[in-house]
Amino acid sequence: MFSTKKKICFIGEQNVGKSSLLSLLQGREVQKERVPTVGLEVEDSVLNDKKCSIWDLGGQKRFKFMWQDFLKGAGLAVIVCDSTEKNVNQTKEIYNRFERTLGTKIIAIANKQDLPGRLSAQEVQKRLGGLKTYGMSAIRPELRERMKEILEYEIATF
Ligand SMILES: Nc1nc2c(ncn2[C@@H]2O[C@H](COP(=O)(O)OP(=O)(O)O)[C@@H](O)[C@H]2O)c(=O)[nH]1
Ligand SMILES: [Mg+2]
Repeated sequence: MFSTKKKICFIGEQNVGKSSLLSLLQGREVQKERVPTVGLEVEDSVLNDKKCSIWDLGGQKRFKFMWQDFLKGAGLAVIVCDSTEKNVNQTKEIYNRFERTLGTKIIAIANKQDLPGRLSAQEVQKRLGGLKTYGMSAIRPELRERMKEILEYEIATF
């Protein structure tokens, strides 16, 4: 039977924890000192008992021009922010830019909820104009199941 692998893209500024969330999902240990993602990393994962590919693009400025191409064919774009005031504003700009990318469902993850003074997921959602936002902390291995559930729930409908 013909089937296409679902594509999920993680986007967001550098250092917000995109690669760490991918590691969490894949059951790898999340390192405190991470090497920034250079270019693109694509990994297979199994969600809802089906293979899908997860794309993690380096957030450095020099890669941003690639985002548009990178999102082509994606069923789900996950915009990650670190839940600080400054970063949420930057994230809003990213969201505005990709909002109308045809056929791509977008959700947000308010990462680093373990750090003091972070904006709550609810507050981040409000600031992102109501974009569905989930709170997360990539450094907490016990949240792996939750991360998986979020993606499984969100891809179930595309
Ligand atoms: N405290 C805390 N640190 C995190 C969290 N997620 C990622 N980090 C740290 O933030 C830094 C950047 O993470 P990374 O995954 O490389 O970000 P990326 O550039 O978006 O891929 C690393 O030092 C991580 O250990 C989190 O939920 N809480
Ligand atoms: Mg990275």
